[in-house]
Amino acid sequence: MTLEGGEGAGKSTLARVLAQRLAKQGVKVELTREPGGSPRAEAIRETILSGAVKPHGPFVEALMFSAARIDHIDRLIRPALARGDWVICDRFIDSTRAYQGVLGNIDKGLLAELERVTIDGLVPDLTFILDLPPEIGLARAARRRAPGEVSDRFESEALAFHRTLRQAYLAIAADEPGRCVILDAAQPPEALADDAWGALRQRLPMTESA
Ligand code: Z5A
Repeated sequence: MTLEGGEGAGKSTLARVLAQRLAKQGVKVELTREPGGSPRAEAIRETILSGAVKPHGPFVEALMFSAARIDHIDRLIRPALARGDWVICDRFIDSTRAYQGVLGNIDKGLLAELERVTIDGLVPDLTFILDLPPEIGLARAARRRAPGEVSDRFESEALAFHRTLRQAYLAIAADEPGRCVILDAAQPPEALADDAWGALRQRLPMTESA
């Protein structure tokens, strides 16, 4: 299962709550994130979010995110799934499609090929798209920053960028309704978690005891 959306949408908060609720049902959960999730992928994360890759352009950024994803899948995601655990990943393929694909204007076919070799069939069973006006998400992200802390490579993009990002995610959800569920992320955390939990229970079967 993956969680997607713009900055400050509440993905990490929701991921934690869903992991707790699943654990209460006796489901073993691996909670992880991208970029990152494995030591090598976390090292790549640091490089990307520092802004050092930006001058090379969106395609090289897509390659870097994909390199991190390959290691994350090999080291953490596939082993967890092989054990029968559930995996909740904060951002995954749709972030590359939206940020590098749509906003970076990378050819759709080229990006699809890169995705194909990167994930090798590992498409999420369920993806929550946390939708909210970018003004709200950016305000949340800004409130969270410590005084004097600078915004990261993506947070510092202009508002128009974040509006296009929102539309990119809505288009992904419209293209793949079987996988994607749009959630109203402007509502309070508890209400958002209840909506997500309802959709999760409906779409992903658990055992009778769960
Ligand atoms: N990126 C990419 O370009 N290509 C890729 O392939 C991948 C990623 C995988 C990773 O940043 C960046 O990499 C990301 C896309 C790009 N761009 N940016 N920035 P990151 O991991 O550092 O940041 P993020 O993924 O955007 O997460 P975030 O900013 O931490 O937001 P969040 O996880 O969605 O939100 P949160 O941490 O749960 O909540 C943010 C604040 O709002 C916090 O103070 C909460 O207490 C509060 N909050 C949470 N939920 C609510 C609700 N429902 N109401 C009110 N307040 C709330």
